[in-house]
Amino acid sequence: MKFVKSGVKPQPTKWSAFADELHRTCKFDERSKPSAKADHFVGCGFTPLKALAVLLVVSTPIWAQGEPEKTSETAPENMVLVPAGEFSMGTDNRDGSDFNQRDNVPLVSNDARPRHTAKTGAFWIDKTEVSNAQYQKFVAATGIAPPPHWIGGQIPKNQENFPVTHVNWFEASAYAKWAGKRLPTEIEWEKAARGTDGRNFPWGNNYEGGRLNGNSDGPREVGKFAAGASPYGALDMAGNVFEWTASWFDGYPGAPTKQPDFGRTLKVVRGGGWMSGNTLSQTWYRSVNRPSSRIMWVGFRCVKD
Ligand SMILES: [Ca+2]
Repeated sequence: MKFVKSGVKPQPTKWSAFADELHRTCKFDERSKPSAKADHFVGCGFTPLKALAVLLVVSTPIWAQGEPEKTSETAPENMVLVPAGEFSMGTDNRDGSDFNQRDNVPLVSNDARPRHTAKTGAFWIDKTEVSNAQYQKFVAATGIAPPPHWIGGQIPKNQENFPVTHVNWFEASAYAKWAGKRLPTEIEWEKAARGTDGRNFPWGNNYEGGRLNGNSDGPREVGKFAAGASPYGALDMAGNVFEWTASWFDGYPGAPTKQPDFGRTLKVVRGGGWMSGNTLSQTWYRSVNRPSSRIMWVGFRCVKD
């Protein structure tokens, strides 16, 4: 493992331990009942006390190295503000949405129903997906394993600004924590993508192929499609790569269907990927993957309170 900061002894095992602890304490029991908590999509058994205990162990050496930079309370770099308030979440439209993904296996259901009112506080969200170059800093600073497709631990040639992929939910969560951020809940992600008027795409109600990287042969540089910006200025909320959220896959309030995988089994990924077309790229569309999966079209972005 190569460390870029001279004179600083790396602490490779401690952030790896963080990711391992997160994995170990995250009970994704397929037989467990869906949570009845108000925040019905979040939680992994990683209680605040456990998180604090692990952070106390792992944080000091990293912070002592001066990484990551502390973001200010206003306008963190490369983040956009999503104001507090209600918005229209989900859909009542079944057209084109009669399948979903369960680890890429089609399901017969529309799990984004019904349209309902949801609410968030104010938060910052990354303007773009996390890039390979950004993730490389995390790898270099912590010693966590690089994505498996980085041959020799190096970013593929000329893909520094491509979205990082092949990182599982635990690694994405660890990156977010290291960066002083967190993964967005599904509710936050959808609001950041569609604003308050219930639109189907970040830019409006109709699919426009020139506004996103979809139906293509691979990822593109993050933030390349400025015309695809969401109402708050977030880019690539449709297309390029799907994005991990903090949320478990569960039914919305009043959901007309009940999936066997509802509960603490699968994490929701959002936004469609470079291979996706109209349907999966919609702001309300829910796809899912097992949290341990590393997938070539799944990346992530972070939020900050
Ligand atoms: Ca995306």
